Amino acid sequence: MLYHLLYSLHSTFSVFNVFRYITFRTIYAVLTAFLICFLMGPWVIRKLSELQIGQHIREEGPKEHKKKTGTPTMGGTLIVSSITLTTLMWNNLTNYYVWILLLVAIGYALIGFIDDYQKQIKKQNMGLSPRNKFMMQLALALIVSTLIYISPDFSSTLVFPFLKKFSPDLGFYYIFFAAFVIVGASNAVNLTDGLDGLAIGPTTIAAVTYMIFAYVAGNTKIADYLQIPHVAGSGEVAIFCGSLIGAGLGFLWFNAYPAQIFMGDVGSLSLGGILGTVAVITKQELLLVIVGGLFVIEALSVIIQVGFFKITKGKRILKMAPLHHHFELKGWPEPKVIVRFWIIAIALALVALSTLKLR
Ligand code: 57M
Repeated sequence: MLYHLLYSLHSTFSVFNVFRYITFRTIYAVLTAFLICFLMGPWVIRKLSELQIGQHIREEGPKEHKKKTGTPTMGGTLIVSSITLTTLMWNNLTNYYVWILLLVAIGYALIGFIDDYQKQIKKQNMGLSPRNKFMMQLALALIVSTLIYISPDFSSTLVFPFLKKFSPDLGFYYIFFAAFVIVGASNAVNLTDGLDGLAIGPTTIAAVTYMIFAYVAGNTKIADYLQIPHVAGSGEVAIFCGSLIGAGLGFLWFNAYPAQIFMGDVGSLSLGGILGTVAVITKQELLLVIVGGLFVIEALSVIIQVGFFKITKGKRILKMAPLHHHFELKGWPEPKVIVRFWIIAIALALVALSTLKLR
């Protein structure tokens, strides 16, 4: 709204010309989203505590987690509200992708909300059944993928990191591929959200990486020069990533060890869904395996552990899955696991950025 209101005045007041620039609006989107989370955080934490929306800690987990009992959860409501408000303020609302991203952010937050609501407010132990949760995630992902697929000029070819000449066209099947990316990312971030700051840190790092890719893809000249697919309108996606970065940093302020708040599924499902969708829109879908490599490793650790557990009827490869619990049980203090996982996420982001030149 701010963009529409103030940019329209640029012919009278030339200073408002600055609203035309993606870079300017991205920087202010980061700051706005950060401030919303930072300023509203204490109030949200107080409200969630008053409503007794406190985390139940499972008995079978690492025993250090017992002290986290009662930590307010569902902080994702703050993250998603901050992203939504900031987007409405700084984005060009005539951009198609902006609305798709809002649909994903709010849609996945709602699925997470239903799950959290059943666990936290109705005090049911399990929340949504895994099957129902998955079906809802899949349905939303298929809608979103179809909306992206039918958008004018959108290409259904696949871009392979490091390979310039190999880009097969998936045609109609692109919809299913994109849905897989979105649902996979949503669940992988959810699985990673098991230590203070462990999900929001790497999510923010991935958002910085995709902000750069979205900016480059949206600029015809730079995209041509770097030989990456040009996606008209993806500059607005860079601004959306800015909102995600700001909200991520603002939430991390309170979620940093020892956490005063957890994001809940309302946050983790939404953040993962957003990352998956940004990857699809910017035509850097496969790159998400590198950018979000930490989430992939965490998800694989669960798949391998559960598979092995079932086949061997009770034997384990890791001390516990997801991987972060394995290191905790090996005796690493929680902050050490978190910071080391962040370091891995930063390194992977750098590898991903190097594909801009290495192809
Ligand atoms: C949710 N959520 C945390 C919080 C957060 C298939 C199976 C491996 C799935 C997996 C699972 O359910 N993962 C997804 C992970 C939970 O956090 C809440 O959930 C939200 C995210 N969805 O926002 O509201 C706990 O995580 C800790 N936490 C923090 N700081 C944070 O900032 O410390 C979260 C955020 C919180 C808190 O302790 O209570 C979770 O772990 O439940 N299941 C598991 O992760 C379980 N693993 C397991 O059972 N592994 C088995 C194999 C054979 C399946 C094994 O390896 O033996 C573990 N989860 C827990 N304890 N809590 C088991 C031990």
